[in-house]
Amino acid sequence: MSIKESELILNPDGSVYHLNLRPENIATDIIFVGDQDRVDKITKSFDSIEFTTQKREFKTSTGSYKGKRLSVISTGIGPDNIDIVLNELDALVNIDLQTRQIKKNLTVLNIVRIGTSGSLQKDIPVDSFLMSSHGLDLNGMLHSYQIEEISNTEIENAFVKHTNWSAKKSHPILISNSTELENKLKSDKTYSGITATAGGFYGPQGRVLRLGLQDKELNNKIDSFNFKGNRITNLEMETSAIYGLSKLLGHNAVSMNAIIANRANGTFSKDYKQVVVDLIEYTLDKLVE
Ligand code: R1P
Repeated sequence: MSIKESELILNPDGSVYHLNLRPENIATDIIFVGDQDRVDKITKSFDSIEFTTQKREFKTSTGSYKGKRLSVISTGIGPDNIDIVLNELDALVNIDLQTRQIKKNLTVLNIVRIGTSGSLQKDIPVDSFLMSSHGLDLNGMLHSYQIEEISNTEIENAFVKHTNWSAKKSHPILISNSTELENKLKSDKTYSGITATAGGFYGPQGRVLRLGLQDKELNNKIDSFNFKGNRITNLEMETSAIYGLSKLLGHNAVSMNAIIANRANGTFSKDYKQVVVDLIEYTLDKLVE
């Protein structure tokens, strides 16, 4: 059965609707960043760049780093954007865009997020690197899909109980990273832990400016959650969506976080741009080791 034009929208040049990409434009190893300006910060150390395009916040450059073909894509902020990016990237490799049929032989993408994040634990300081062992989805985007096979109900239910999670909010989902990519990218320089992914920056991450919170103790409860030695280490806005959709679609994913704030002791990095540069360098070199 072919996928209808309204469901998989293509531009007149045959590229996918939001990302503006055709199948030949992307590598199977892909780095996600949030900020479109960060794409050039990564590709400036490439040997060569073969392709660049941008539509809205989605900027892509494909090239070679120490002989390895890599694409770097900016996703913008939030899980809703990740829904667009993952589905369109998967369509580029696993749907024949001419016949609009799902291919018989599926391609696996390796996806590495290089992002910024706030630590929730006093002992994970600003300017450190943290690899997300899991994404804890607090935003609900993944509930549009059949998530039963990827969720971990025992720990999710323990989290709901520990935080007295409101039944009016979407049920949290815990999704693991790719062990293969974790082994490639971890070292004694990386902290590891569960990354909670919120669907907003202020209220959803417990920040108060003018609006009161549904649960003002939530960050403290997240902070003190411990399930068989697993704790929630940091908060950001994309990891669980990347882990969830990658798992459902059969891709590998890992999220690397530059810790620029520590919410537990209220500190912010003196030079957050430098830790991002350091994490880019670290990740690129690990990818080609
Ligand atoms: C919020 O300022 C943004 O920064 C973090 C959050 O996940 C959110 O996207 O990550 P990036 O620096 O990767 O965008």
